[in-house]
Amino acid sequence: MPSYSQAASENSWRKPEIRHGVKQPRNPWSDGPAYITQCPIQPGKMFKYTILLSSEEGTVWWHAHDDWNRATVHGAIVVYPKPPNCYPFKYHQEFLLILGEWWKRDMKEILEEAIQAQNDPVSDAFTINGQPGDLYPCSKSGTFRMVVEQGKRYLLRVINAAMSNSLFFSISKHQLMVVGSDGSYVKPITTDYILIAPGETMDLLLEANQNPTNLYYMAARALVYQNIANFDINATTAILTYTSNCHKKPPSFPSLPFYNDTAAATNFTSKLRSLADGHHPINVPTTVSHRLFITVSLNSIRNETKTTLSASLNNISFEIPSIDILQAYYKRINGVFGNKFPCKPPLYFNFTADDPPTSLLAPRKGTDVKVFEYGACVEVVFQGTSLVLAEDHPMHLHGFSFYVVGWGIGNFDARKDPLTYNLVDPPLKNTIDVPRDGWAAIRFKANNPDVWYLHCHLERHLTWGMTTVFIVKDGAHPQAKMLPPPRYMPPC
Ligand SMILES: [Cu+2]
Repeated sequence: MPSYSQAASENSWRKPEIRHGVKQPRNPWSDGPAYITQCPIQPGKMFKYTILLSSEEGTVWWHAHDDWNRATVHGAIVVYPKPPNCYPFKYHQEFLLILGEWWKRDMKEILEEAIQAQNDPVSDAFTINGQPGDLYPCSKSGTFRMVVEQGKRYLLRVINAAMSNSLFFSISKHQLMVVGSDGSYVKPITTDYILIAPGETMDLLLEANQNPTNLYYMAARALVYQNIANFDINATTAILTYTSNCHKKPPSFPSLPFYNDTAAATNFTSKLRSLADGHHPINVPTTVSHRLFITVSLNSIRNETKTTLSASLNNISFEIPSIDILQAYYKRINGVFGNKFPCKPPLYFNFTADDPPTSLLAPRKGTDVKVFEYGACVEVVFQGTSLVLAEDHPMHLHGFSFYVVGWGIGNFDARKDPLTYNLVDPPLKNTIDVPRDGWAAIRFKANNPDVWYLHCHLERHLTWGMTTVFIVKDGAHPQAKMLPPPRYMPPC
């Protein structure tokens, strides 16, 4: 059953939007990323999106998808089980926790300055439900409070809407049980903390089983590999309080992993498994028809006067076209994009070496897409590199959920690593946080036509070109063809 959302742009900043994690079967027209599936909605104009839900169940979300305006334009989409389906767990009440960032100045100005100065825009605070919390100045009165009853169980729907940082999240003295991620259920994981990358969602169960007369902080802090002088490593906080009105002590603080604790990050991520039970079967492609090996890399381009930061997939730094790729594909307009995105990088080297040769730093610029036949079984191995700086990269694919069949630290070994793939209960995701100096392998069936964005969800990397587009051709059956365009699409 389609539902509708209207997007109106009232201020001076254009705003296309996407349903992050909503697969939009055959309907890229309402997917949203600027210059990929539509032109931006101009100030004062309106565009109606049609949201087609399919197999999503759990927490997904929506956000603007042009420049950095998703910093403030985002929200949750909660998909309940459709009867007769029901949850694989029980809970009393649910809470939404949106992790984000706060900027004291206009985001558009900050981005324009950052592009000029070639630096990273850094926010003034991280936030939980829009509030920085008690550890930042001037915000104590607004700190988000989550009120629970002793002995009850709660479902927390956590979304990382922050722009450029994966976040550790924890609640003092309470264990968390992860039961879902990216709109799919997972085998329950009991943990003291989670790691959540930008773009990801995590559904957590919380037992309200601690002393109800105390207060407890929940806190989120960035996973940071860079020079921390440039980064905000303060924790954003909210307060867990029981329905008891005799709190005397200040809230206790949870133990969060250290800000650069790679082992804690991968230790959590490696535990995710699909629920894969009788009511929630999985369907992992076991034979692969198309294999891609994609290096995910930061780059820099030097000329006589300055060095420009860049980023790439298979050494191609994506250039945004002047009209959207979907329109060019549908109307067969030549010269907008090339269809030769390569299945492997131009050069194999020690991708995760401590000191890779500087001669490899510069990427090629281009607007290259990868085209698949309808029904292709695709495997993509994302390989992180240590060029410029090794970081984690939350790679997000529009239009699909994919199975994360393997991951590891170091260089992917095409002979040995596939032998360790999990084809039994791999997690079904739409964003995979490729580990720092590591790799991750995903599989999906290309059964959703037509134009879908693939990008790193760290916004600075997206801006620098760490993106490409997958096009899935129409199939023969009428149900395997893209829907017709709506009567109105915003003009470029
Ligand atoms: Cu990235």
